[in-house]
Amino acid sequence: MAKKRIISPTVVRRLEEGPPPGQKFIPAPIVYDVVEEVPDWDLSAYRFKVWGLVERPLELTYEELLSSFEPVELVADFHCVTRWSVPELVWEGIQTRKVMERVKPKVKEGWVLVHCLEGYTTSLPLRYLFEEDSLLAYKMMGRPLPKRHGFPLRLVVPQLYAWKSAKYVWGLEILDHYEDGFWERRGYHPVGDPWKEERFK
Ligand SMILES: Nc1nc2c(c(=O)[nH]1)N[C@H]1C(S)=C(S)[C@@H](COP(=O)(O)O)O[C@H]1N2
Ligand SMILES: [Mo]
Repeated sequence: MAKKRIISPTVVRRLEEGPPPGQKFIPAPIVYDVVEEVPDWDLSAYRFKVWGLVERPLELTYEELLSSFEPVELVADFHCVTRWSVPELVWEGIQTRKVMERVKPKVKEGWVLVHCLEGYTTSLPLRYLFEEDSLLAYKMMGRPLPKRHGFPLRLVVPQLYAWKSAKYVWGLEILDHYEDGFWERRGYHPVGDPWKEERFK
């Protein structure tokens, strides 16, 4: 059966209104990492976890995660807070809303703190994990996710600035309150909606 294909609201909105304010399109995403050297990750040791305020915490190997959820394809724009955007990136992965249906958060208006293998973190309102275009991606442009773009797994949240699209992700911690992640601690916005230019606190 053909994979379900999702066109992100970021694409539709841009066709109707143009890009978010203060953004310029470039052809490919610029790689940003908060560490100098990203190690090679050992997939046999990898575990994907969801915990915190959920009815059913989740812990899966990489293979278990990929085989437990239906794969979808996503076409989405990508907006970095440093004012570059990339149109129509193609991702393949699992919809975070399906993962949320499985773990059943005990809070509606909560927050998620995203944990990455190299220590990066970011925070976002839980409601964004219920958006149809929020994915846990393992492919980009039809190919395995390149290491520099987040292999083995990347959270893709097109409706927020790209620092929320965490690379090398292993954990989603569901909270009833807001906590700073790496960039939020340095002054970046708790939510980060590009159309509202929520760049800084
Ligand atoms: N784990 C992790 N994810 C991250 C970052 C990071 O430093 N570490 N940088 C963020 C920022 S600021 C941007 S703009 C995008 C850049 O994506 P790219 O490196 O795939 O181009 O990744 C985001 N996700
Ligand atoms: Mo960024």
